[in-house]
Amino acid sequence: MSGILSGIKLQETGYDDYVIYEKADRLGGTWRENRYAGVACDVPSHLYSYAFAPNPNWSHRFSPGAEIQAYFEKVAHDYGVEERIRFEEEVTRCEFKDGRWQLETSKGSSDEVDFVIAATGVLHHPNLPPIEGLDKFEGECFHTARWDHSVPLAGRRVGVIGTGSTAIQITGALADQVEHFTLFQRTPQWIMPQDNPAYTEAEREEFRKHPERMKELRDSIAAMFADNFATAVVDSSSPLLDQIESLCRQNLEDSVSDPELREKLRPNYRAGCKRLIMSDRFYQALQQPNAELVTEAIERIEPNGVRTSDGRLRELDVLVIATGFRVDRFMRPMDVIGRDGVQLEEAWADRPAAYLSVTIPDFPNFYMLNGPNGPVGNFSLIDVADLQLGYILQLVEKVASGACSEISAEAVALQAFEEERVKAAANTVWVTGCNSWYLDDRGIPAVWPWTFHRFRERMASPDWSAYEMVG
Ligand code: N01
Repeated sequence: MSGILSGIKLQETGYDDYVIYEKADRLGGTWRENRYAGVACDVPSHLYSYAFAPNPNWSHRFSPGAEIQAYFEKVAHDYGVEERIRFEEEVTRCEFKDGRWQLETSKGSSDEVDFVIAATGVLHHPNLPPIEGLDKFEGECFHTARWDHSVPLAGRRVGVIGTGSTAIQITGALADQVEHFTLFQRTPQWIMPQDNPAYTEAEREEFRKHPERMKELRDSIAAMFADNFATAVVDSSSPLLDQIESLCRQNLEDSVSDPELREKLRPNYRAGCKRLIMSDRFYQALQQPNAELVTEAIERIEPNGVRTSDGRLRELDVLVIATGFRVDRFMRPMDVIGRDGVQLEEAWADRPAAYLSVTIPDFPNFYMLNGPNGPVGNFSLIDVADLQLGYILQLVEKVASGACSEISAEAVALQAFEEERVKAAANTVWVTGCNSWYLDDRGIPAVWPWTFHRFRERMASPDWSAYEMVG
């Protein structure tokens, strides 16, 4: 998503000499890799689209993953970006030498470039749980982002470990398609009811004829997100969080009839603390006669199933690992070496950090989209990347105009930003008593702890005093 966006915007701004490296044989990022049953985006489709490429043909308010993948393929094709992608060519090393970046790729080529934009994603590297015996399972076993579509599921016993957004979607889509479905839950989730109507052909025709209607719709959804949810999550005393919680509680009461199951599904932390989940099918799916929710802790995986702390073994044919992602990896395992031989691994020895989520001291002319500590989880990542790119292009322009030849954040600017960020993070809903991928190794949210409005303001133009400009 952000790589395609970069190509389009670079082209538009007149920087036509660019290359996009893609490790896979197909574009699409998240939507190429996540093809599990039920995959969809919980940001409304008219917001989860590039502002400059509205799509009148979205099938639903929240469209399925395959449609989103097709959208990115079409945009990349229509804007002439596809032909600029070097597929199956992973950048393995990136070193800043004599004022330029030397790139090495998996195909053995060495390229030299002035700027690097790392558009490598966040929720990307599968997190495999350290559960004893996982490698001993004799049935089929895969992580949700590595779904093996050759494995038949109908008529088989399928188990899913995890209850994040991914597992909830899978449960909704798969439970009634298999012989027996078992969901292993470590922590219950708050579930918001989701209304996901299909757009009628008349509505789509209206969007085609009047693209301004799509813009109005997009703007209104964006304003609603920014003013409501994205503002509430950074203020743990927000009354909106109470309203969300009561909607979720009502959803649980209304949807789950068995009191025992209801209690197993009831979270004991504040709604919004973990990534809020929306679903109109999860509770219904779990109440199918062939579905089972297991809340006892997993003790180990055995060759034919999962053994829990009560001593019971659930025999399974297929085990799906829905345990999320290692969100501190970013562009790694790429070897990144900045000015004077400084290694990214050293710069990030404690944990990833970047000034305004975009630039790292001593890594001049190297910028990130959806890098560390950005507003991931509060808004559409497309608009986040779009704003970041607009900011990055102003840094690039500084060099292109001859004002300097190298530009990156000052170390003191990053330090001050981090101090301010950590302080603000204490007010967010993410620290109100739950565990989630938002938290770093210290338990401090690794995401933008301010409003989206503030993010937009900070991205509008760089504060040049925060920058080290050389040459
Ligand atoms: O991953 P997660 P995800 N034993 O990290 C459990 C986006 N997304 O792939 O809560 C047992 O959220 C863990 O349990 P606990 C969205 O931003 C969006 O589901 O830590 N269980 C948790 O239940 C989302 O937040 C969409 O106790 C273990 C689960 O695994 C992000 O991607 C759809 C365990 C991990 O949940 C990641 O979602 C899908 C263990 N050892 C994804 N280790 C939409 O747009 C972990 N768990 C709708």
